Amino acid sequence: MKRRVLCQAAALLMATGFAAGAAAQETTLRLVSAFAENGIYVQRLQPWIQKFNAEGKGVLQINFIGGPKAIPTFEVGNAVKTGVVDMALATGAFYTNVMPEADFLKLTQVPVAEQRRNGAFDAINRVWNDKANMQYLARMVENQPFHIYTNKKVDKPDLSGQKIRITPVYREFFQALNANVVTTAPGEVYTALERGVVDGYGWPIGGIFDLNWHEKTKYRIDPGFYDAEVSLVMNLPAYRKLTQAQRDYLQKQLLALEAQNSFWAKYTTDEVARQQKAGIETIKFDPATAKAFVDRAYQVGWAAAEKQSPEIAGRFKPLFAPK
Ligand code: 173
Repeated sequence: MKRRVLCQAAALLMATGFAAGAAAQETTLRLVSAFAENGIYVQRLQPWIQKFNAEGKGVLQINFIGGPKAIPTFEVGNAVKTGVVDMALATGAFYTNVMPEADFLKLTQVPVAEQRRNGAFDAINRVWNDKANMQYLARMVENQPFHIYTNKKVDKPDLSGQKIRITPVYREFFQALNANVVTTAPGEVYTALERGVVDGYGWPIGGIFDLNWHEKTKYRIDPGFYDAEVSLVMNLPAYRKLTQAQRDYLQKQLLALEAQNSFWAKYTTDEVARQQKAGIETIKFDPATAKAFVDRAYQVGWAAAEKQSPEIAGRFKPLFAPK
């Protein structure tokens, strides 16, 4: 009897000793980007990773593996889901193959800071945990509306006879505008334009210079619609394996990343000027048509979400709506 108690005590000591050892150990998370390595999103992420690693010595480190050459854009979601990588910079439209609801985040009309306050962020995480085996960590891009870029002039919101490159972000809206659509990863847009496979493409207001698309772009249609969602996501088991200290450290850095999101408004101003300088003409609608255009985008976007997943769309909609 005595012997057994001693054995149990020894086992317990070993177990706690082991846990303490593990707690003291540094963990390195493998991160990939679904966006190009030379693009603005990764440019913004790199200094953050550097600071993360400098301040996280002995606690938590991030190893940036690379962009779409490491893991193709539309495979990144599954890589996070299955734990092939620990973390990714991605957008929901790139992992609708994991869960169609991923693309719903383009419909948020409140800042991410407010999403954290009003319960949207938790609601998102319940879905991301359950359906994608992911933790939704932080949204690092805000105030980047999507636009239609095209080489065929229009004088009203009608894309009849145009073939437009899309991702799931734009599908229902562009189809409602009578476009023919073709889905490609960002990495294929330049070639598609060059070969005349597409007349235009959807993309946010910023970033078209990163892959030289300005060379093949004549017009931008205003206004923009939705808000580009570019976020860090993490494999859920990897997230749950972190110690409390590691999780606290991660959270501190994620909030610091989001705190830099005021960058995007200024970036928009710069990119608009740069596009104009590059000779890209703006197609503008009269105010009533412009308003109807944006309203239609949200109406079509939510209708698709509600059709896809009524219960989840119903939960998200009031939390994503502007006050
Ligand atoms: O590839 C895309 O057009 C797309 O879906 C997207 C989403 C967020 C940011 C940039 C592009």
